[in-house]
Amino acid sequence: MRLPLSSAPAPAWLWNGDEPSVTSVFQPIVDLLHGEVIGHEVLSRGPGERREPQVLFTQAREEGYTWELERACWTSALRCISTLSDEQRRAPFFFNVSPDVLSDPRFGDGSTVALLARYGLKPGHLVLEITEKAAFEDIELIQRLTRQCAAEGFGIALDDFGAGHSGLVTLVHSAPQFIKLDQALVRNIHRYSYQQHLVKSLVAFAASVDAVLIAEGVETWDELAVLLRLGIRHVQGYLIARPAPAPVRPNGEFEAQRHSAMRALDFREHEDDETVGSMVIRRLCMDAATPTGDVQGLFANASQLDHVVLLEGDRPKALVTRQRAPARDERPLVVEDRMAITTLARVAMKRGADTVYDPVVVVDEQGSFLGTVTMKQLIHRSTELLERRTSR
Ligand code: G
Ligand code: MN
Repeated sequence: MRLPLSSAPAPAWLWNGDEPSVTSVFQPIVDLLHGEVIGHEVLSRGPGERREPQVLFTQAREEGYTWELERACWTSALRCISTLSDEQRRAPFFFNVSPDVLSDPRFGDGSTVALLARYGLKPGHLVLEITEKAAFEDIELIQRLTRQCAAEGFGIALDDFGAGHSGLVTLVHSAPQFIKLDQALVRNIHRYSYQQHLVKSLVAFAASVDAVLIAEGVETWDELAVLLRLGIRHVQGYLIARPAPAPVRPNGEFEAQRHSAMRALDFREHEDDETVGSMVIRRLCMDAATPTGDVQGLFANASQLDHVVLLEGDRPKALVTRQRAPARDERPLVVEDRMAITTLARVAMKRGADTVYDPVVVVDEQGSFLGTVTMKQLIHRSTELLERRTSR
Protein backbone atom coordinates (compact mmCIF):
# COMPACT_ATOMS: atom_id res chain seq x y z
CA MET A 1 0.00 0.00 0.00
CA ARG A 2 1.28 3.45 -0.85
CA LEU A 3 0.00 6.35 1.16
CA PRO A 4 -1.95 8.95 -0.77
CA LEU A 5 0.42 11.68 -1.82
CA SER A 6 -0.23 15.36 -1.83
CA SER A 7 1.43 17.08 -4.80
CA ALA A 8 2.05 20.29 -2.86
CA PRO A 9 5.13 20.62 -0.62
CA ALA A 10 4.51 19.85 3.07
CA PRO A 11 2.78 22.73 4.89
CA ALA A 12 4.54 24.78 7.59
CA TRP A 13 2.75 22.97 10.41
CA LEU A 14 4.76 19.89 9.35
CA TRP A 15 8.00 21.16 7.96
CA ASN A 16 9.67 24.53 8.12
CA GLY A 17 12.31 24.07 5.44
CA ASP A 18 14.53 21.32 6.88
CA GLU A 19 13.13 21.77 10.38
CA PRO A 20 10.29 19.50 11.49
CA SER A 21 7.51 21.56 13.13
CA VAL A 22 6.57 18.76 15.51
CA THR A 23 8.37 18.20 18.82
CA SER A 24 9.00 15.02 20.79
CA VAL A 25 8.37 14.08 24.40
CA PHE A 26 9.53 11.00 26.30
CA GLN A 27 7.73 8.82 28.82
CA PRO A 28 9.60 6.09 30.71
CA ILE A 29 8.56 2.45 30.88
CA VAL A 30 9.63 1.02 34.22
CA ASP A 31 10.47 -2.41 35.60
CA LEU A 32 8.88 -2.41 39.05
CA LEU A 33 11.11 -5.13 40.37
CA HIS A 34 14.23 -2.96 40.43
CA GLY A 35 12.77 0.41 39.51
CA GLU A 36 14.79 0.46 36.30
CA VAL A 37 13.77 2.24 33.12
CA ILE A 38 13.55 -0.39 30.36
CA GLY A 39 12.72 2.10 27.60
CA HIS A 40 11.08 5.40 26.72
CA GLU A 41 8.03 5.85 24.56
CA VAL A 42 8.52 8.78 22.21
CA LEU A 43 5.35 10.80 21.66
CA SER A 44 4.90 13.61 19.16
CA ARG A 45 3.31 16.97 19.78
CA GLY A 46 2.23 19.32 17.00
CA PRO A 47 2.65 23.07 16.87
CA GLY A 48 0.03 25.48 18.29
CA GLU A 49 -3.52 24.20 18.20
CA ARG A 50 -2.35 20.93 16.66
CA ARG A 51 -0.54 19.95 19.84
CA GLU A 52 -2.67 16.85 20.42
CA PRO A 53 -1.38 13.95 18.27
CA GLN A 54 -4.97 12.98 17.51
CA VAL A 55 -5.61 16.36 15.84
CA LEU A 56 -2.26 16.34 14.09
CA PHE A 57 -2.53 12.84 12.65
CA THR A 58 -6.14 13.25 11.57
CA GLN A 59 -5.43 16.44 9.65
CA ALA A 60 -2.34 14.96 8.02
CA ARG A 61 -4.31 11.91 6.90
CA GLU A 62 -7.15 14.00 5.52
CA GLU A 63 -4.78 16.20 3.55
CA GLY A 64 -2.59 13.33 2.30
CA TYR A 65 0.49 14.15 4.40
CA THR A 66 0.70 11.04 6.57
CA TRP A 67 4.12 10.13 5.26
CA GLU A 68 5.48 13.68 5.63
CA LEU A 69 4.16 13.79 9.20
CA GLU A 70 5.76 10.46 9.97
CA ARG A 71 9.10 11.63 8.66
CA ALA A 72 8.79 14.89 10.64
CA CYS A 73 8.10 12.91 13.85
CA TRP A 74 11.02 10.55 13.24
CA THR A 75 13.40 13.36 12.40
CA SER A 76 12.41 15.37 15.49
CA ALA A 77 12.72 12.29 17.74
CA LEU A 78 16.05 11.17 16.27
CA ARG A 79 17.52 14.66 16.61
CA CYS A 80 16.57 14.72 20.30
CA ILE A 81 17.93 11.24 20.87
CA SER A 82 21.20 12.00 19.09
CA THR A 83 21.96 14.73 21.65
CA LEU A 84 21.64 12.30 24.59
CA SER A 85 24.53 10.63 26.37
CA ASP A 86 25.29 6.96 25.72
CA GLU A 87 23.96 6.22 29.18
CA GLN A 88 20.62 7.90 28.34
CA ARG A 89 20.47 5.94 25.09
CA ARG A 90 21.10 2.55 26.66
CA ALA A 91 17.42 1.63 26.91
CA PRO A 92 15.47 1.44 23.63
CA PHE A 93 13.08 4.10 22.36
CA PHE A 94 9.54 3.04 21.56
CA PHE A 95 8.19 4.68 18.37
CA ASN A 96 4.53 4.59 17.35
CA VAL A 97 3.96 3.48 13.77
CA SER A 98 0.82 2.49 11.97
CA PRO A 99 0.68 -0.51 9.61
CA ASP A 100 0.05 1.76 6.59
CA VAL A 101 3.30 3.62 7.23
CA LEU A 102 5.23 0.38 7.70
CA SER A 103 3.87 -1.00 4.45
CA ASP A 104 4.78 2.09 2.46
CA PRO A 105 7.64 1.18 0.09
CA ARG A 106 9.45 4.32 1.29
CA PHE A 107 9.72 2.80 4.76
CA GLY A 108 11.43 -0.41 3.75
CA ASP A 109 13.60 0.99 0.91
CA GLY A 110 16.58 1.51 3.18
CA SER A 111 15.89 5.21 3.79
CA THR A 112 14.69 4.58 7.34
CA VAL A 113 17.86 2.74 8.32
CA ALA A 114 19.87 5.47 6.55
CA LEU A 115 17.98 8.13 8.53
CA LEU A 116 18.82 6.31 11.78
CA ALA A 117 22.47 5.99 10.78
CA ARG A 118 22.64 9.75 10.17
CA TYR A 119 21.90 10.17 13.89
CA GLY A 120 24.26 7.43 15.02
CA LEU A 121 21.46 4.95 15.71
CA LYS A 122 20.70 1.40 14.63
CA PRO A 123 17.32 -0.39 14.37
CA GLY A 124 18.22 -2.16 17.62
CA HIS A 125 17.87 1.16 19.45
CA LEU A 126 14.18 1.26 18.54
CA VAL A 127 11.06 -0.70 19.32
CA LEU A 128 8.25 -0.15 16.82
CA GLU A 129 4.87 0.11 18.53
CA ILE A 130 2.32 -1.10 16.06
CA THR A 131 -1.09 0.47 16.49
CA GLU A 132 -4.21 -0.23 14.61
CA LYS A 133 -6.50 2.71 15.10
CA ALA A 134 -8.59 1.91 12.05
CA ALA A 135 -9.89 -1.40 10.76
CA PHE A 136 -6.94 -3.18 9.28
CA GLU A 137 -7.79 -6.65 8.33
CA ASP A 138 -4.88 -7.73 6.18
CA ILE A 139 -3.43 -10.08 8.73
CA GLU A 140 -0.93 -11.63 6.34
CA LEU A 141 0.45 -8.18 5.69
CA ILE A 142 0.87 -7.55 9.43
CA GLN A 143 2.73 -10.81 9.72
CA ARG A 144 5.03 -10.00 6.81
CA LEU A 145 5.71 -6.46 8.02
CA THR A 146 6.49 -7.42 11.59
CA ARG A 147 8.80 -10.21 10.42
CA GLN A 148 10.58 -7.84 8.04
CA CYS A 149 11.09 -5.21 10.73
CA ALA A 150 12.28 -7.82 13.23
CA ALA A 151 14.72 -9.16 10.62
CA GLU A 152 16.12 -5.64 10.19
CA GLY A 153 16.76 -5.54 13.92
CA PHE A 154 13.84 -3.42 15.19
CA GLY A 155 12.08 -4.52 18.35
CA ILE A 156 8.32 -5.05 17.93
CA ALA A 157 5.57 -4.05 20.36
CA LEU A 158 1.83 -4.42 19.94
CA ASP A 159 0.31 -1.16 21.17
CA ASP A 160 -3.13 -0.54 22.72
CA PHE A 161 -3.66 -4.26 23.11
CA GLY A 162 -7.25 -5.05 23.94
CA ALA A 163 -8.69 -1.84 22.48
CA GLY A 164 -10.36 -1.30 19.14
CA HIS A 165 -8.68 -3.37 16.48
CA SER A 166 -5.63 -4.36 18.46
CA GLY A 167 -6.84 -7.79 19.39
CA LEU A 168 -5.99 -11.44 19.67
CA VAL A 169 -5.70 -12.12 15.95
CA THR A 170 -3.17 -9.33 15.49
CA LEU A 171 -1.34 -10.60 18.55
CA VAL A 172 -0.85 -14.12 17.23
CA HIS A 173 0.21 -12.87 13.81
CA SER A 174 2.66 -10.24 14.98
CA ALA A 175 4.28 -12.31 17.77
CA PRO A 176 5.65 -9.14 19.44
CA GLN A 177 8.38 -9.02 22.10
CA PHE A 178 6.34 -6.38 23.94
CA ILE A 179 2.59 -6.32 24.50
CA LYS A 180 1.24 -2.98 25.67
CA LEU A 181 -2.00 -3.41 27.52
CA ASP A 182 -4.41 -0.61 26.67
CA GLN A 183 -5.18 1.98 29.36
CA ALA A 184 -8.85 1.03 29.30
CA LEU A 185 -7.97 -2.40 30.74
CA VAL A 186 -5.82 -0.80 33.43
CA ARG A 187 -8.19 1.96 34.51
CA ASN A 188 -9.75 1.21 37.93
CA ILE A 189 -8.59 -2.40 37.79
CA HIS A 190 -8.69 -2.49 41.60
CA ARG A 191 -12.46 -2.28 41.35
CA TYR A 192 -13.26 -4.91 38.78
CA SER A 193 -12.52 -8.58 39.17
CA TYR A 194 -13.36 -9.29 35.53
CA GLN A 195 -10.49 -7.03 34.47
CA GLN A 196 -8.25 -8.66 37.07
CA HIS A 197 -8.91 -12.18 35.85
CA LEU A 198 -8.20 -11.11 32.28
CA VAL A 199 -4.92 -9.42 33.16
CA LYS A 200 -3.87 -12.40 35.25
CA SER A 201 -4.36 -14.71 32.30
CA LEU A 202 -2.47 -12.33 30.00
CA VAL A 203 0.44 -12.33 32.46
CA ALA A 204 0.56 -16.12 32.16
CA PHE A 205 0.25 -15.93 28.38
CA ALA A 206 3.04 -13.35 28.03
CA ALA A 207 5.31 -15.45 30.22
CA SER A 208 4.74 -18.55 28.16
CA VAL A 209 5.51 -16.81 24.84
CA ASP A 210 8.39 -14.90 26.40
CA ALA A 211 6.90 -11.45 25.75
CA VAL A 212 7.10 -8.46 28.06
CA LEU A 213 3.65 -7.30 29.12
CA ILE A 214 3.49 -3.55 29.81
CA ALA A 215 0.51 -1.96 31.56
CA GLU A 216 -0.09 1.48 30.02
CA GLY A 217 -1.73 4.53 31.51
CA VAL A 218 -1.28 3.63 35.19
CA GLU A 219 -2.58 6.63 37.14
CA THR A 220 -3.06 5.54 40.77
CA TRP A 221 -1.42 3.45 43.49
CA ASP A 222 -4.61 1.43 43.81
CA GLU A 223 -4.21 0.36 40.18
CA LEU A 224 -0.52 -0.30 40.56
CA ALA A 225 -0.89 -2.41 43.71
CA VAL A 226 -3.43 -4.69 42.04
CA LEU A 227 -1.37 -4.94 38.85
CA LEU A 228 1.62 -6.01 40.92
CA ARG A 229 -0.40 -8.63 42.73
CA LEU A 230 -1.55 -10.02 39.38
CA GLY A 231 2.06 -10.41 38.26
CA ILE A 232 2.52 -7.30 36.11
CA ARG A 233 6.10 -6.11 36.28
CA HIS A 234 6.35 -3.39 33.63
CA VAL A 235 4.37 -0.17 33.76
CA GLN A 236 4.00 3.21 32.11
CA GLY A 237 1.71 6.11 33.00
CA TYR A 238 1.22 9.43 34.74
CA LEU A 239 1.74 7.83 38.17
CA ILE A 240 5.26 6.83 37.18
CA ALA A 241 6.17 9.90 35.08
CA ARG A 242 4.46 12.28 32.69
CA PRO A 243 5.78 12.70 29.15
CA ALA A 244 8.66 15.21 29.25
CA PRO A 245 10.88 16.99 26.70
CA ALA A 246 13.82 14.76 27.67
CA PRO A 247 14.04 11.21 29.03
CA VAL A 248 13.49 11.20 32.81
CA ARG A 249 13.56 8.63 35.58
CA PRO A 250 10.63 8.36 37.98
CA ASN A 251 11.10 10.76 40.93
CA GLY A 252 12.22 9.84 44.44
CA GLU A 253 8.71 9.77 45.83
CA PHE A 254 7.62 7.18 43.29
CA GLU A 255 10.75 5.17 43.98
CA ALA A 256 10.05 5.12 47.74
CA GLN A 257 6.44 4.05 47.26
CA ARG A 258 7.43 1.42 44.71
CA HIS A 259 9.81 0.01 47.24
CA SER A 260 7.16 -0.39 49.91
CA ALA A 261 4.64 -1.80 47.41
CA MET A 262 7.21 -4.47 46.51
CA ARG A 263 7.85 -5.24 50.18
CA ALA A 264 4.13 -5.61 50.90
CA LEU A 265 3.99 -8.04 48.01
CA ASP A 266 6.94 -10.06 49.31
CA PHE A 267 5.47 -10.52 52.74
CA ARG A 268 1.90 -11.01 51.57
CA GLU A 269 0.97 -9.95 55.07
CA HIS A 270 -2.37 -8.54 54.07
CA GLU A 271 -3.63 -11.46 52.01
CA ASP A 272 -6.40 -11.90 54.58
CA ASP A 273 -7.50 -8.33 54.01
CA GLU A 274 -8.36 -8.90 50.38
CA THR A 275 -11.44 -6.83 49.68
CA VAL A 276 -14.79 -7.45 48.09
CA GLY A 277 -13.81 -5.03 45.30
CA SER A 278 -11.44 -7.66 43.93
CA MET A 279 -14.34 -10.04 43.26
CA VAL A 280 -17.15 -7.80 42.14
CA ILE A 281 -18.47 -8.33 38.64
CA ARG A 282 -20.71 -5.83 36.93
CA ARG A 283 -23.76 -7.82 36.02
CA LEU A 284 -27.10 -6.86 34.55
CA CYS A 285 -28.85 -3.84 36.00
CA MET A 286 -32.05 -2.09 34.99
CA ASP A 287 -33.94 1.01 35.88
CA ALA A 288 -36.08 0.58 38.99
CA ALA A 289 -39.07 1.83 36.98
CA THR A 290 -38.95 -1.24 34.70
CA PRO A 291 -42.28 -3.10 34.90
CA THR A 292 -42.08 -6.40 36.82
CA GLY A 293 -43.29 -8.32 33.78
CA ASP A 294 -40.35 -7.09 31.70
CA VAL A 295 -37.86 -8.25 34.30
CA GLN A 296 -39.48 -11.70 34.49
CA GLY A 297 -39.45 -11.81 30.68
CA LEU A 298 -35.68 -11.38 30.79
CA PHE A 299 -35.25 -14.49 32.89
CA ALA A 300 -37.45 -16.45 30.49
CA ASN A 301 -35.31 -15.37 27.53
CA ALA A 302 -31.84 -15.57 29.01
CA SER A 303 -31.26 -18.96 30.60
CA GLN A 304 -27.86 -18.04 32.00
CA LEU A 305 -29.23 -14.96 33.77
CA ASP A 306 -29.41 -15.45 37.52
CA HIS A 307 -30.21 -12.03 38.93
CA VAL A 308 -30.82 -8.39 38.03
CA VAL A 309 -30.18 -5.27 40.12
CA LEU A 310 -32.71 -2.46 39.86
CA LEU A 311 -31.20 1.00 40.06
CA GLU A 312 -32.48 4.48 40.75
CA GLY A 313 -29.89 6.59 38.96
CA ASP A 314 -26.70 4.81 39.95
CA ARG A 315 -28.00 3.65 43.38
CA PRO A 316 -29.14 0.06 43.89
CA LYS A 317 -32.76 -0.23 45.04
CA ALA A 318 -33.69 -3.87 44.69
CA LEU A 319 -32.40 -7.27 43.68
CA VAL A 320 -34.51 -9.66 41.64
CA THR A 321 -33.30 -13.25 41.39
CA ARG A 322 -34.54 -15.98 39.09
CA GLN A 323 -35.99 -17.77 42.11
CA ARG A 324 -37.60 -14.85 43.83
CA ALA A 325 -38.85 -11.29 43.39
CA PRO A 326 -38.19 -9.14 46.46
CA ALA A 327 -41.00 -8.41 48.87
CA ARG A 328 -42.19 -4.81 48.97
CA ASP A 329 -39.63 -2.57 50.66
CA GLU A 330 -37.21 -5.46 50.95
CA ARG A 331 -33.64 -4.17 50.61
CA PRO A 332 -30.83 -6.38 49.35
CA LEU A 333 -27.56 -6.62 51.26
CA VAL A 334 -25.46 -3.72 49.97
CA VAL A 335 -21.80 -3.36 50.98
CA GLU A 336 -18.88 -1.15 50.09
CA ASP A 337 -16.12 -2.52 47.88
CA ARG A 338 -13.60 -1.86 50.69
CA MET A 339 -15.05 -4.54 52.96
CA ALA A 340 -12.80 -7.55 53.59
CA ILE A 341 -13.97 -10.75 51.90
CA THR A 342 -13.94 -12.79 55.09
CA THR A 343 -16.01 -10.13 56.88
CA LEU A 344 -18.57 -10.16 54.09
CA ALA A 345 -18.81 -13.95 54.22
CA ARG A 346 -19.76 -13.69 57.90
CA VAL A 347 -22.25 -10.86 57.35
CA ALA A 348 -23.87 -12.52 54.36
CA MET A 349 -24.37 -15.82 56.19
CA LYS A 350 -26.27 -14.05 58.96
CA ARG A 351 -29.16 -13.30 56.61
CA GLY A 352 -32.49 -15.07 56.98
CA ALA A 353 -33.18 -18.44 55.33
CA ASP A 354 -35.04 -16.78 52.42
CA THR A 355 -32.22 -14.51 51.41
CA VAL A 356 -29.06 -16.20 52.67
CA TYR A 357 -28.01 -17.35 49.19
CA ASP A 358 -28.85 -14.10 47.41
CA PRO A 359 -25.98 -12.29 45.69
CA VAL A 360 -24.56 -9.28 47.53
CA VAL A 361 -24.73 -5.86 45.89
CA VAL A 362 -21.49 -3.85 45.95
CA VAL A 363 -21.17 -0.07 45.80
CA ASP A 364 -18.28 2.38 45.90
CA GLU A 365 -17.57 4.91 48.64
CA GLN A 366 -20.19 7.27 47.20
CA GLY A 367 -22.84 4.56 47.09
CA SER A 368 -22.78 4.11 43.31
CA PHE A 369 -23.49 0.62 42.00
CA LEU A 370 -20.42 -1.40 41.04
CA GLY A 371 -21.78 -4.91 40.62
CA THR A 372 -22.53 -8.04 42.59
CA VAL A 373 -20.77 -10.92 44.27
CA THR A 374 -22.52 -14.29 44.29
CA MET A 375 -22.48 -16.57 47.31
CA LYS A 376 -20.71 -19.17 45.19
CA GLN A 377 -17.88 -16.70 44.52
CA LEU A 378 -17.82 -15.60 48.13
CA ILE A 379 -17.73 -19.08 49.67
CA HIS A 380 -15.12 -20.21 47.17
CA ARG A 381 -12.81 -17.27 47.80
CA SER A 382 -13.16 -17.10 51.58
CA THR A 383 -12.49 -20.85 51.82
CA GLU A 384 -9.32 -20.35 49.78
CA LEU A 385 -8.24 -17.50 52.03
CA LEU A 386 -8.93 -19.51 55.17
CA GLU A 387 -7.05 -22.53 53.83
CA ARG A 388 -4.08 -20.37 53.02
CA ARG A 389 -4.16 -18.85 56.50
CA THR A 390 -4.26 -22.23 58.27
CA SER A 391 -1.55 -23.75 56.06
CA ARG A 392 0.95 -21.10 57.11
O1 G B 1 -1.83 4.91 21.92
P1 G B 1 -0.68 5.12 22.85
O2 G B 1 -0.60 4.09 23.92
O3 G B 1 0.63 5.32 22.15
O4 G B 1 -1.03 6.49 23.59
C1 G B 1 -0.17 7.11 24.44
C2 G B 1 -0.89 8.35 24.90
O5 G B 1 -1.35 8.19 26.24
C3 G B 1 -0.02 9.57 24.89
O6 G B 1 -0.71 10.64 24.29
C4 G B 1 0.28 9.86 26.34
O7 G B 1 0.44 11.23 26.58
C5 G B 1 -0.96 9.30 27.03
N1 G B 1 -0.70 8.81 28.38
C6 G B 1 0.44 8.32 28.89
N2 G B 1 0.29 7.94 30.18
C7 G B 1 -1.00 8.18 30.50
C8 G B 1 -1.77 8.04 31.70
O8 G B 1 -1.32 7.57 32.75
N3 G B 1 -3.09 8.40 31.62
C9 G B 1 -3.66 8.90 30.49
N4 G B 1 -4.96 9.24 30.50
N5 G B 1 -2.96 9.08 29.35
C10 G B 1 -1.64 8.73 29.35
MN1 MN C 1 2.09 3.88 22.10
